[in-house]
Amino acid sequence: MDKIYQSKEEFAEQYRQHVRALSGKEFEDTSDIDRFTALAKMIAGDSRVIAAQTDERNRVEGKKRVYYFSIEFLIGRLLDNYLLNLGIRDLVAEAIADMGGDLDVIERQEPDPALGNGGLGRLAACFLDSMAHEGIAGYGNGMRYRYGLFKQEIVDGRQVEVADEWLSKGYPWEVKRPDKAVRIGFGGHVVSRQEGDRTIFSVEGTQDVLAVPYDIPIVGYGGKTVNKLRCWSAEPIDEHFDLDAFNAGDYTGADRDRANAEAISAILYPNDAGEHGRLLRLKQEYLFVAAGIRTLLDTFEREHGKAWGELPDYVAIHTNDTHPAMCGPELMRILMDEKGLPWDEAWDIVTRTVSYTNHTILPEALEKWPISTFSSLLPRIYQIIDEINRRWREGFDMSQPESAERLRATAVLWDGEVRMANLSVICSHSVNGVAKIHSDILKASTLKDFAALRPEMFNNKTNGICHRRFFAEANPTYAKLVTEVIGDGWLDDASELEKLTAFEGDASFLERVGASKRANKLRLAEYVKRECSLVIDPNSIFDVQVKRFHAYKRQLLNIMKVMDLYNRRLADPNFKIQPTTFIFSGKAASSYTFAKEVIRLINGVAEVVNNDPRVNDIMKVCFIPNFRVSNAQLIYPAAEISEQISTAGKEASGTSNMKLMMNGAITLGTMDGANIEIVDLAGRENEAIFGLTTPEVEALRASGQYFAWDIVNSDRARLGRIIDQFVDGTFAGLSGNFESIHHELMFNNDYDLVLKDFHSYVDAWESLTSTYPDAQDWNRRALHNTAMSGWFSSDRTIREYRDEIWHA
Ligand code: AZC
Repeated sequence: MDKIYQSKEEFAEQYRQHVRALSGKEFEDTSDIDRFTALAKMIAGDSRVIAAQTDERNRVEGKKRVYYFSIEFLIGRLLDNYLLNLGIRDLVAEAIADMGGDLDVIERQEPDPALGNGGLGRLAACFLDSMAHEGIAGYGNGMRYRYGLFKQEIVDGRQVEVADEWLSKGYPWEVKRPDKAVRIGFGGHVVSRQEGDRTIFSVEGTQDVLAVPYDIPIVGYGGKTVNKLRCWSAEPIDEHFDLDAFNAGDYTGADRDRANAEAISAILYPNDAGEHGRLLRLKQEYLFVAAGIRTLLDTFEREHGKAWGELPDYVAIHTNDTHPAMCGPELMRILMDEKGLPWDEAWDIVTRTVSYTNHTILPEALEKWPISTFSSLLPRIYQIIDEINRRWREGFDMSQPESAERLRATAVLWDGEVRMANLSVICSHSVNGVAKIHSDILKASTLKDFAALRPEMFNNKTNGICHRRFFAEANPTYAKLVTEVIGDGWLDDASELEKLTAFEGDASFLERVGASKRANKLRLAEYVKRECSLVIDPNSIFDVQVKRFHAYKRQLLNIMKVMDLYNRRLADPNFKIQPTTFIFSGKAASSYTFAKEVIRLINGVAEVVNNDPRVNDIMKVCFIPNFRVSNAQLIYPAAEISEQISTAGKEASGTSNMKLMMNGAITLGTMDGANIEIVDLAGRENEAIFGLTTPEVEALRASGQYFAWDIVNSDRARLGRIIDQFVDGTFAGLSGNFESIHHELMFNNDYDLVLKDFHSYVDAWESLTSTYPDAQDWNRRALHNTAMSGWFSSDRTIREYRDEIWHA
């Protein structure tokens, strides 16, 4: 690897200069935030030099460019990651120590931009890292929200949402590019004129805003490729500052244009799946799509002129879920209305350029917009969608018995709504799911009519994670141990982790694996003490469930297990429980009442259990507030049990399962999402699998023979007791009872089959934890999980996208 700094001294001299230029002070007299800002600006500057070289190389080689459109990029802190990717982390840490500073402290000053909700946004960020590592000319195209996902505080056990002001101290990685701003029109009406035999459409009377890009460098491991993430912010076209209004004391009115425009990029909608339909959200979707399409066409035109027919050879547009579904129609609009191409030619270009990933089968998460809203906000785009829909219907062979049903299922416009998933499929040449089972379910059910018509476009790309961030960077003690025995080639090629299997019989190595886990548990225990004023025991098992709160993810099942263990222990002091700390973390969408009640329940149970001296030496419940990339990096390395307990068939893939596996946690899970591939890789004997399978869930639902009451009545002693405790005050001390949870299970008949899987889950937990005292074997399984996890590197995933979808 060519390094940008050859020695500590060279780095230190440059760094001192940057600190001086920024703060007007000597390094020794600066604050931590100044030290961080100067260092990040310096590394960002170095990265942009490499970015220019990368760009030039791409141009000379005529590389295909991949544009990854995603309304979320949950990038996390960048400094440590970039130092690692540039191969200078140790050098910089030592240089700063010599200067009397501490790199760790400096790194903790960095804001953790929460520009995403959960799995989907983090996946997009991992893909940026891997595209740069693989030398792909890959660019992120997203939104620069002024407020990221809300900050979660816990007050009396309840989630309270607070605005996340991540930009308040500046963001040194980004550069604003006003020269690349794009004018975006909303509203207005479509007009047409005749030019020879061609009808030309345009929109008049629009209300325009300016989409202004901010670029963030994306540094690939190895330091050879630096790509970029472009995030769009909305601003007014002209500054219409109303001085009269201002002088009359109407300060808000004076700046109304700015406020209206900026509202578009003000906040990230806090829904990871479900509730949508807000006008502002539709504006966001169009803004980042239209601005991104403009950018990529400008670049293409600069490099290849007006050879639009060659666009699919040089450009791939990937749409991450349905939020960028307007990529197809917007590209059609420009190719026809501005570049003068006829429909058929433009359509051929669009469908050879665009591809689509689906991330969920939950029907409530498949975006739909009322036609009335859509057509008045985006009249020309709507017109094009209408024509796409008309041609789709026209192309239907109506002679088959299933045709009518198939048409209903695949139409873009139906029942007064624009169906974004169908639009995404029809505009694309490839549709993929994110784990084997998910891709199968898409074909067999969610998108089955498309799959019947066009089987060749469906494929699977099992998700991956950036192993450099979530292993090398998050878990330095373990990473060091690994490098000691297999070298550091695994950073570049994660499949090399498999070499670790040779050490599964090495007792002294396994002991060191255990010691590194312990160090990580201590580190997390300190964090928990600071953040939650709770003392947890590093000798206990760390049992971890960290992810968004959602009914199908069944955090409820997990906390019911804790209630059950607690009850049984109180009833019988001889009942043996392996000492365990039950760790939860995650946010619930602000409008998702049930999920928020589960958070409140966990904290209610924690309050009782953690203050009961009868069980305190064996159990603690810990809810870590405000889950985000930065604290996730402390949690994964400390975990010993990875809770992946969704109702089978519901979790598209999951990615925390992969991060936890890589860090040596054993999966306690259902056969769902990528858990299935974890079992395939590491062997069922090295995980703990329980519960109904997807076909069993389907059969049970179809039978109509599931009755929650029967399950509870057949186990009054344990389940019945828990059900009563939701409402009898046992856990109500902090903030009251949990009637809605009781209601969901007993009166809504337990849609997510929590009661059904309860016994097999608790049995699996007991049997897994009973093996914990055999530390050597536990550590062997942990090591085996790490060794087999390399396949889950997003480098592998990205190579599959490159070879099978983008052909880049
Ligand atoms: C998530 C899926 O729920 C999760 O299983 C998957 O691992 C992840 O995407 C990445 O593919 N889906 C979402 O976050 N979905 C939305 C609409 O936000």
